[in-house]
Amino acid sequence: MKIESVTLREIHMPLVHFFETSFGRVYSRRILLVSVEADGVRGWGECVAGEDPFYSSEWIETAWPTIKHYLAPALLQNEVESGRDCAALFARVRGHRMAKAALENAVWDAEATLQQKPLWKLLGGTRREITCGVSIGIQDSVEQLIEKIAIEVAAGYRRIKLKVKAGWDLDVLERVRARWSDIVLSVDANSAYTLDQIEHVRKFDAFNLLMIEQPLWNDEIYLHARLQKAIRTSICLDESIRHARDADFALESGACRIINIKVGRVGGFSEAKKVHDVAQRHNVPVWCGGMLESGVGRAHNIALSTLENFRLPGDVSASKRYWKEDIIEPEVEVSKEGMITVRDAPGTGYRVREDVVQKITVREETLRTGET
Ligand code: OSB
Ligand code: MG
Repeated sequence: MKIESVTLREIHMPLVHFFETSFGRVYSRRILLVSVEADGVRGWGECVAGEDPFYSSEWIETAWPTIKHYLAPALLQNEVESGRDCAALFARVRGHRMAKAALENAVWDAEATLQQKPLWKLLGGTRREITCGVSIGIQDSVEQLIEKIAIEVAAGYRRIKLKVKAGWDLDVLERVRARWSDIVLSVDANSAYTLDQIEHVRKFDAFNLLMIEQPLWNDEIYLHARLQKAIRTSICLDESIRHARDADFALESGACRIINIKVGRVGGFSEAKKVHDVAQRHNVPVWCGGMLESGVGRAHNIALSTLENFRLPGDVSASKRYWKEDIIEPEVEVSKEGMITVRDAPGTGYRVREDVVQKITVREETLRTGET
């Protein structure tokens, strides 16, 4: 496959409702989309780096120049057989996994379309439908949160995840469990706690949670093992797992019993598959995390979630929870049973609405072979 050009676009998409985590609130997304042209087809990828360097050190303003000056030139100056070959081409660049993933995934996308094969099959998936959960941010009041949960439970979602932080945790859970004693519930702290709060974190055990996600530092694994020994609730690592070696270390050391895989966080589909395989070998379930993606990233998350060991509901939910109008056609819909049916058309099975993308593009740059 010869990649002839790489196009970067920044699009602006206002969220239907703000999203707040322990590190801050976002009302509108600035999303970096990447497309590649190869042998007459166009493949798309989404960079999940945020508007700010808060979830990770990467953000949109580091991803753009990293792709422009390093990753795209490496791709344009070489031939690749497959999306599988990208990681080796990008290996010289340290970190910048979200930037790498955007480009690698665009190549997988193009490859699937060229082969007239569904992306999920190309990735090795087996599931024909995937189970969905929702992630509900910190709200202005507990009443507002209860209202939101009621809507999602009625919509059929199979797992409700609540964002927590000191001051928005145990009392909130108390109220939620009083109303719904038996829904599948989990929490995500995005590193809101420290190890000297073990006694506090242990109190989460009272709420029959499926998991507590990333309670401690984003760059720490071993101390999660210490915490996991001290609490009953299963820890799920998100931020701490950068690649398959991290996953192996986390599972060897007992730092978690569940892993959240975000394809952007680990650097692309190839590494995401490796993390999946490591967890499977340890008989530990994984689920697909979300980063408030547009339809492009959402479609890729669906494809990834068809791999066998994605055994828990992911943060992959319907387009309309995020956007008034998504940039793919059809939009992602979730059934009353909380499932997404996997599409069988070549590529992702979703068409990128390029006219809509064009309208919301605020900057665009194309890099071509011979010009880099
Ligand atoms: O930690 O899972 C997270 C969104 C932005 C940054 C980090 C996280 C999240 C989510 C949103 O939880 C999940 C979604 O896309 O709905
Ligand atoms: Mg998380």
